[in-house]
Amino acid sequence: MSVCSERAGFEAEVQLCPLALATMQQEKIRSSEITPEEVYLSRRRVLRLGLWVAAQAALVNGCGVALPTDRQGAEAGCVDLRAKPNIDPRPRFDELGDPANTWEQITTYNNFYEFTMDKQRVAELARCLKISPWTVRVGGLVRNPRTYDLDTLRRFGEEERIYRLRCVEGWSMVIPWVGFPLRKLLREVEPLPSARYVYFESLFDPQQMPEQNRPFYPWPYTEGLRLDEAMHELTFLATGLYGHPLPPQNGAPVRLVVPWKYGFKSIKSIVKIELVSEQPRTLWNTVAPNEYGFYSNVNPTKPHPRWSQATERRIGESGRRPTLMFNGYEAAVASLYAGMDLQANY
Ligand SMILES: Nc1nc2c(c(=O)[nH]1)N[C@H]1C(S)=C(S)[C@@H](COP(=O)(O)O)O[C@H]1N2
Ligand SMILES: [Mo]
Repeated sequence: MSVCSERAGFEAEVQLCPLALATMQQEKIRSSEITPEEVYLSRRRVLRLGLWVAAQAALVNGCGVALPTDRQGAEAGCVDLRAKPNIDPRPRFDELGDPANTWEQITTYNNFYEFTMDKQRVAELARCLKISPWTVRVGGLVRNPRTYDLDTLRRFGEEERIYRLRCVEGWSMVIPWVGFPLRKLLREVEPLPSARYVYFESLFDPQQMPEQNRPFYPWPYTEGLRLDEAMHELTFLATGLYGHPLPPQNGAPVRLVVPWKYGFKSIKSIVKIELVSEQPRTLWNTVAPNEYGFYSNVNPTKPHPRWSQATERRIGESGRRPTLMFNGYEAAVASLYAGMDLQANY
Protein backbone atom coordinates (compact mmCIF):
# COMPACT_ATOMS: atom_id res chain seq x y z
CA MET A 1 0.00 0.00 0.00
CA SER A 2 1.28 3.43 -0.85
CA VAL A 3 1.83 6.39 1.40
CA CYS A 4 -1.13 8.03 -0.34
CA SER A 5 -3.76 5.76 1.12
CA GLU A 6 -2.20 6.20 4.55
CA ARG A 7 -2.84 9.89 4.39
CA ALA A 8 -6.52 9.18 3.99
CA GLY A 9 -6.45 6.90 7.02
CA PHE A 10 -4.76 9.57 9.07
CA GLU A 11 -7.84 11.75 8.98
CA ALA A 12 -9.80 9.09 10.82
CA GLU A 13 -7.32 8.86 13.65
CA VAL A 14 -7.93 10.39 17.03
CA GLN A 15 -5.23 12.53 18.57
CA LEU A 16 -3.30 12.05 21.73
CA CYS A 17 -3.27 15.72 22.60
CA PRO A 18 -6.25 17.02 24.55
CA LEU A 19 -5.39 20.59 23.54
CA ALA A 20 -5.59 19.76 19.85
CA LEU A 21 -8.94 18.17 20.40
CA ALA A 22 -10.15 21.26 22.19
CA THR A 23 -9.10 23.20 19.12
CA MET A 24 -11.01 21.00 16.75
CA GLN A 25 -14.08 21.16 18.92
CA GLN A 26 -13.85 24.85 19.55
CA GLU A 27 -17.28 25.54 18.12
CA LYS A 28 -18.51 23.75 21.20
CA ILE A 29 -16.48 25.96 23.51
CA ARG A 30 -17.89 29.30 24.60
CA SER A 31 -15.86 32.02 22.94
CA SER A 32 -14.90 33.49 26.30
CA GLU A 33 -13.02 30.26 27.02
CA ILE A 34 -10.91 30.38 23.90
CA THR A 35 -7.42 31.53 24.66
CA PRO A 36 -5.38 33.38 22.04
CA GLU A 37 -3.22 30.27 21.67
CA GLU A 38 -6.19 28.16 20.72
CA VAL A 39 -7.34 30.66 18.15
CA TYR A 40 -3.82 30.80 16.75
CA LEU A 41 -3.65 27.03 16.58
CA SER A 42 -6.93 26.78 14.82
CA ARG A 43 -5.90 29.38 12.22
CA ARG A 44 -2.76 27.43 11.60
CA ARG A 45 -4.74 24.27 11.21
CA VAL A 46 -7.01 25.91 8.66
CA LEU A 47 -4.01 27.28 6.83
CA ARG A 48 -2.33 23.91 6.77
CA LEU A 49 -5.47 22.25 5.50
CA GLY A 50 -5.58 24.81 2.71
CA LEU A 51 -2.00 24.03 1.73
CA TRP A 52 -2.73 20.34 1.81
CA VAL A 53 -5.73 20.71 -0.45
CA ALA A 54 -3.69 22.86 -2.84
CA ALA A 55 -0.94 20.29 -2.95
CA GLN A 56 -3.43 17.50 -3.55
CA ALA A 57 -4.89 19.46 -6.42
CA ALA A 58 -1.46 19.94 -7.93
CA LEU A 59 -0.79 16.21 -7.47
CA VAL A 60 2.79 16.76 -6.50
CA ASN A 61 4.64 13.42 -6.73
CA GLY A 62 1.37 11.72 -7.48
CA CYS A 63 0.18 11.93 -3.87
CA GLY A 64 2.28 13.75 -1.34
CA VAL A 65 3.19 17.23 -0.36
CA ALA A 66 6.64 17.83 -1.86
CA LEU A 67 9.06 19.42 0.55
CA PRO A 68 11.11 22.31 -0.74
CA THR A 69 14.46 20.75 -1.61
CA ASP A 70 16.32 22.85 0.96
CA ARG A 71 14.46 21.02 3.71
CA GLN A 72 15.38 17.60 2.34
CA GLY A 73 18.92 17.73 1.05
CA ALA A 74 22.31 17.16 2.59
CA GLU A 75 23.89 19.81 4.76
CA ALA A 76 26.43 19.47 7.51
CA GLY A 77 24.92 17.72 10.52
CA CYS A 78 21.55 17.10 8.87
CA VAL A 79 19.97 13.93 7.55
CA ASP A 80 19.40 13.91 3.81
CA LEU A 81 15.79 12.78 3.56
CA ARG A 82 16.20 11.91 -0.10
CA ALA A 83 18.91 9.37 0.63
CA LYS A 84 17.34 5.95 1.13
CA PRO A 85 19.35 3.68 3.43
CA ASN A 86 20.55 0.35 2.18
CA ILE A 87 18.32 -2.17 3.88
CA ASP A 88 18.69 -5.92 3.89
CA PRO A 89 15.74 -6.85 1.64
CA ARG A 90 14.80 -10.08 3.41
CA PRO A 91 11.30 -9.70 4.84
CA ARG A 92 11.04 -9.50 8.62
CA PHE A 93 8.14 -10.69 10.77
CA ASP A 94 7.17 -10.40 14.38
CA GLU A 95 6.60 -13.56 16.43
CA LEU A 96 2.89 -13.49 15.55
CA GLY A 97 3.77 -13.68 11.85
CA ASP A 98 2.96 -10.09 10.92
CA PRO A 99 5.38 -8.36 8.55
CA ALA A 100 7.49 -5.45 9.75
CA ASN A 101 6.47 -2.04 8.50
CA THR A 102 8.75 -0.50 5.90
CA TRP A 103 11.55 1.95 6.66
CA GLU A 104 9.49 4.51 4.77
CA GLN A 105 6.42 3.98 6.97
CA ILE A 106 8.37 3.94 10.22
CA THR A 107 10.30 7.13 9.44
CA THR A 108 7.57 9.29 7.91
CA TYR A 109 4.69 8.85 10.40
CA ASN A 110 5.95 9.89 13.82
CA ASN A 111 4.92 11.38 17.11
CA PHE A 112 7.61 13.72 18.45
CA TYR A 113 5.76 16.67 19.95
CA GLU A 114 8.93 18.66 20.65
CA PHE A 115 9.06 19.29 16.89
CA THR A 116 5.45 19.32 15.74
CA MET A 117 2.12 17.60 16.21
CA ASP A 118 2.01 16.88 12.48
CA LYS A 119 3.17 13.26 12.12
CA GLN A 120 4.22 13.72 8.53
CA ARG A 121 6.45 16.74 9.22
CA VAL A 122 8.51 15.34 12.11
CA ALA A 123 11.20 13.92 9.80
CA GLU A 124 11.68 17.26 8.07
CA LEU A 125 11.74 19.34 11.26
CA ALA A 126 13.98 16.96 13.21
CA ARG A 127 16.50 16.22 10.47
CA CYS A 128 19.17 18.57 11.85
CA LEU A 129 18.91 17.39 15.49
CA LYS A 130 22.42 17.43 16.90
CA ILE A 131 23.10 13.94 18.24
CA SER A 132 26.84 14.15 18.69
CA PRO A 133 28.17 14.66 21.25
CA TRP A 134 25.40 13.05 23.30
CA THR A 135 25.40 11.85 26.87
CA VAL A 136 22.93 9.97 29.04
CA ARG A 137 23.36 10.70 32.74
CA VAL A 138 22.32 7.75 34.92
CA GLY A 139 22.02 8.46 38.62
CA GLY A 140 19.74 8.79 41.59
CA LEU A 141 19.45 5.79 43.90
CA VAL A 142 22.32 3.75 42.42
CA ARG A 143 25.66 2.58 43.71
CA ASN A 144 27.55 3.61 40.53
CA PRO A 145 26.16 6.78 38.95
CA ARG A 146 27.55 7.13 35.45
CA THR A 147 27.42 9.24 32.34
CA TYR A 148 27.32 7.25 29.12
CA ASP A 149 28.20 8.46 25.66
CA LEU A 150 27.17 6.56 22.57
CA ASP A 151 30.34 4.50 22.40
CA THR A 152 30.00 3.35 25.99
CA LEU A 153 26.33 2.50 25.36
CA ARG A 154 27.38 0.36 22.39
CA ARG A 155 29.38 -1.83 24.76
CA PHE A 156 26.05 -3.29 25.91
CA GLY A 157 25.81 -4.93 22.50
CA GLU A 158 23.43 -4.60 19.59
CA GLU A 159 20.62 -7.05 18.94
CA GLU A 160 17.52 -6.82 16.78
CA ARG A 161 14.05 -6.89 18.35
CA ILE A 162 10.99 -6.89 16.12
CA TYR A 163 8.29 -5.33 18.30
CA ARG A 164 4.75 -4.10 17.79
CA LEU A 165 4.26 -0.43 18.70
CA ARG A 166 0.67 0.48 19.60
CA CYS A 167 -0.03 4.20 19.88
CA VAL A 168 -2.73 5.22 22.33
CA GLU A 169 -4.34 7.05 19.38
CA GLY A 170 -5.33 3.72 17.78
CA TRP A 171 -2.68 2.97 15.14
CA SER A 172 0.19 0.49 15.23
CA MET A 173 3.34 -0.64 13.45
CA VAL A 174 5.79 -3.53 13.58
CA ILE A 175 9.30 -2.15 14.01
CA PRO A 176 12.70 -3.87 13.80
CA TRP A 177 14.73 -2.05 16.47
CA VAL A 178 18.41 -2.43 17.19
CA GLY A 179 19.71 -1.97 20.72
CA PHE A 180 20.00 -3.76 24.06
CA PRO A 181 17.82 -4.59 27.07
CA LEU A 182 17.69 -1.69 29.54
CA ARG A 183 18.45 -4.09 32.38
CA LYS A 184 22.03 -4.51 31.19
CA LEU A 185 22.60 -0.82 31.90
CA LEU A 186 20.63 -0.86 35.17
CA ARG A 187 22.67 -3.80 36.45
CA GLU A 188 25.87 -1.92 35.76
CA VAL A 189 24.82 1.13 37.81
CA GLU A 190 23.42 -1.12 40.58
CA PRO A 191 20.13 0.22 41.89
CA LEU A 192 20.06 0.62 45.69
CA PRO A 193 17.40 -1.28 47.68
CA SER A 194 15.45 2.00 48.08
CA ALA A 195 15.07 2.39 44.26
CA ARG A 196 11.54 1.44 43.18
CA TYR A 197 10.98 3.40 39.96
CA VAL A 198 12.97 4.61 36.97
CA TYR A 199 12.53 8.13 35.65
CA PHE A 200 13.48 9.13 32.08
CA GLU A 201 13.99 12.55 30.55
CA SER A 202 14.27 13.65 26.90
CA LEU A 203 16.43 16.44 25.57
CA PHE A 204 15.35 19.96 26.50
CA ASP A 205 16.68 22.35 23.85
CA PRO A 206 14.20 24.99 22.68
CA GLN A 207 16.72 26.22 20.11
CA GLN A 208 16.41 22.91 18.31
CA MET A 209 12.91 21.88 19.31
CA PRO A 210 10.41 24.55 18.27
CA GLU A 211 7.43 23.35 20.30
CA GLN A 212 9.43 23.75 23.51
CA ASN A 213 9.14 27.50 23.00
CA ARG A 214 5.38 27.26 23.42
CA PRO A 215 3.61 26.91 26.73
CA PHE A 216 1.31 23.94 26.03
CA TYR A 217 3.34 21.15 27.61
CA PRO A 218 5.54 20.86 30.70
CA TRP A 219 8.82 20.19 28.89
CA PRO A 220 11.06 18.28 28.87
CA TYR A 221 9.20 15.11 27.89
CA THR A 222 9.39 12.75 30.85
CA GLU A 223 8.41 9.14 31.46
CA GLY A 224 8.68 6.47 34.13
CA LEU A 225 8.51 2.75 34.84
CA ARG A 226 8.33 0.64 37.95
CA LEU A 227 11.78 -0.90 38.56
CA ASP A 228 10.56 -4.45 37.83
CA GLU A 229 9.06 -3.25 34.52
CA ALA A 230 12.34 -1.53 33.66
CA MET A 231 14.26 -4.74 34.49
CA HIS A 232 11.99 -6.89 32.30
CA GLU A 233 13.71 -8.72 29.48
CA LEU A 234 11.47 -7.04 26.84
CA THR A 235 12.25 -3.47 27.96
CA PHE A 236 14.70 -2.17 25.42
CA LEU A 237 16.95 0.80 24.73
CA ALA A 238 17.02 1.29 20.96
CA THR A 239 19.87 2.96 19.13
CA GLY A 240 18.93 1.73 15.68
CA LEU A 241 16.26 0.74 13.22
CA TYR A 242 16.51 -1.80 10.37
CA GLY A 243 20.21 -2.23 11.11
CA HIS A 244 20.87 1.52 10.77
CA PRO A 245 21.39 4.21 13.40
CA LEU A 246 18.12 5.64 14.69
CA PRO A 247 16.96 8.59 12.57
CA PRO A 248 16.16 11.79 14.51
CA GLN A 249 12.41 11.47 14.03
CA ASN A 250 12.44 8.06 15.75
CA GLY A 251 14.26 9.36 18.81
CA ALA A 252 17.95 9.47 17.96
CA PRO A 253 20.39 8.68 19.30
CA VAL A 254 18.80 6.51 22.01
CA ARG A 255 15.18 5.90 23.00
CA LEU A 256 13.21 3.56 25.20
CA VAL A 257 10.93 0.84 23.78
CA VAL A 258 8.35 -0.80 26.08
CA PRO A 259 6.33 -2.92 23.66
CA TRP A 260 3.41 -3.88 25.95
CA LYS A 261 2.60 -0.26 26.83
CA TYR A 262 1.09 2.52 24.73
CA GLY A 263 3.67 4.16 22.49
CA PHE A 264 3.99 7.36 24.50
CA LYS A 265 5.80 5.44 27.27
CA SER A 266 8.61 4.77 24.75
CA ILE A 267 10.39 8.08 25.34
CA LYS A 268 12.72 9.43 22.67
CA SER A 269 16.14 11.13 22.65
CA ILE A 270 16.94 10.32 26.28
CA VAL A 271 19.50 12.43 28.19
CA LYS A 272 18.79 11.35 31.75
CA ILE A 273 17.79 8.20 33.63
CA GLU A 274 17.23 8.38 37.37
CA LEU A 275 16.42 5.68 39.92
CA VAL A 276 13.91 7.02 42.44
CA SER A 277 11.83 5.81 45.37
CA GLU A 278 8.46 7.38 44.49
CA GLN A 279 6.38 7.10 41.31
CA PRO A 280 7.85 9.84 39.09
CA ARG A 281 5.93 12.50 37.28
CA THR A 282 5.50 11.96 33.55
CA LEU A 283 4.47 14.46 30.88
CA TRP A 284 1.22 12.85 29.76
CA ASN A 285 0.17 11.87 33.24
CA THR A 286 0.70 15.49 34.31
CA VAL A 287 -1.23 16.96 31.38
CA ALA A 288 -4.24 14.62 31.61
CA PRO A 289 -4.07 12.07 34.46
CA ASN A 290 -7.54 10.69 33.75
CA GLU A 291 -6.58 9.95 30.12
CA TYR A 292 -2.97 8.76 30.46
CA GLY A 293 -2.26 6.64 33.51
CA PHE A 294 1.20 5.91 34.85
CA TYR A 295 1.01 2.27 33.74
CA SER A 296 -0.63 2.72 30.34
CA ASN A 297 -0.46 -0.96 29.52
CA VAL A 298 -2.17 -1.73 26.23
CA ASN A 299 -5.62 -2.97 27.24
CA PRO A 300 -8.44 -3.40 24.72
CA THR A 301 -11.01 -3.68 27.53
CA LYS A 302 -10.16 -0.29 29.03
CA PRO A 303 -11.39 2.49 26.74
CA HIS A 304 -9.67 5.84 26.65
CA PRO A 305 -12.20 8.37 28.01
CA ARG A 306 -12.61 9.76 24.48
CA TRP A 307 -12.37 6.62 22.31
CA SER A 308 -12.38 2.83 22.33
CA GLN A 309 -9.10 0.90 22.53
CA ALA A 310 -10.64 -2.38 21.28
CA THR A 311 -9.21 -2.10 17.76
CA GLU A 312 -6.34 -0.48 15.92
CA ARG A 313 -5.23 0.40 12.41
CA ARG A 314 -1.95 -1.23 11.43
CA ILE A 315 -0.13 1.31 9.27
CA GLY A 316 -0.15 -0.07 5.72
CA GLU A 317 -3.40 -1.98 6.18
CA SER A 318 -6.91 -0.84 5.50
CA GLY A 319 -9.56 -1.52 8.08
CA ARG A 320 -8.92 -2.24 11.72
CA ARG A 321 -7.75 -5.28 13.65
CA PRO A 322 -8.43 -6.24 17.25
CA THR A 323 -6.04 -4.87 19.84
CA LEU A 324 -4.40 -7.59 21.93
CA MET A 325 -4.09 -7.55 25.72
CA PHE A 326 -0.65 -6.15 26.63
CA ASN A 327 -0.19 -5.65 22.87
CA GLY A 328 0.25 -9.42 22.42
CA TYR A 329 2.95 -9.76 25.10
CA GLU A 330 0.60 -11.04 27.81
CA ALA A 331 2.41 -14.35 28.38
CA ALA A 332 5.65 -12.48 29.02
CA VAL A 333 4.44 -9.60 31.18
CA ALA A 334 1.11 -10.45 32.87
CA SER A 335 2.91 -11.69 36.00
CA LEU A 336 4.21 -8.14 36.61
CA TYR A 337 0.63 -7.15 37.40
CA ALA A 338 -0.59 -10.22 39.27
CA GLY A 339 -3.35 -9.25 41.67
CA MET A 340 -3.59 -5.69 40.34
CA ASP A 341 -6.92 -4.23 39.22
CA LEU A 342 -6.08 -3.22 35.66
CA GLN A 343 -9.21 -1.09 35.29
CA ALA A 344 -8.22 1.04 38.28
CA ASN A 345 -4.45 0.96 37.60
CA TYR A 346 -4.48 2.04 33.96
N1 LIG B 1 10.41 12.74 23.63
C1 LIG B 1 9.32 12.21 23.05
N2 LIG B 1 9.17 10.87 23.05
C2 LIG B 1 8.07 10.33 22.47
C3 LIG B 1 7.05 11.14 21.92
C4 LIG B 1 7.24 12.55 21.95
O1 LIG B 1 6.40 13.32 21.47
N3 LIG B 1 8.39 13.04 22.51
N4 LIG B 1 5.92 10.54 21.38
C5 LIG B 1 5.58 9.20 21.86
C6 LIG B 1 4.49 8.59 21.12
S1 LIG B 1 2.92 9.19 21.40
C7 LIG B 1 4.68 7.51 20.29
S2 LIG B 1 3.38 6.69 19.59
C8 LIG B 1 6.06 7.06 19.95
C9 LIG B 1 6.25 7.09 18.45
O2 LIG B 1 7.50 6.54 18.08
P1 LIG B 1 7.90 6.51 16.55
O3 LIG B 1 7.71 7.88 15.97
O4 LIG B 1 9.34 6.07 16.54
O5 LIG B 1 7.00 5.49 15.88
O6 LIG B 1 7.08 7.86 20.55
C10 LIG B 1 6.79 8.28 21.88
N5 LIG B 1 7.95 8.95 22.43
MO1 LIG C 1 1.51 7.52 20.70
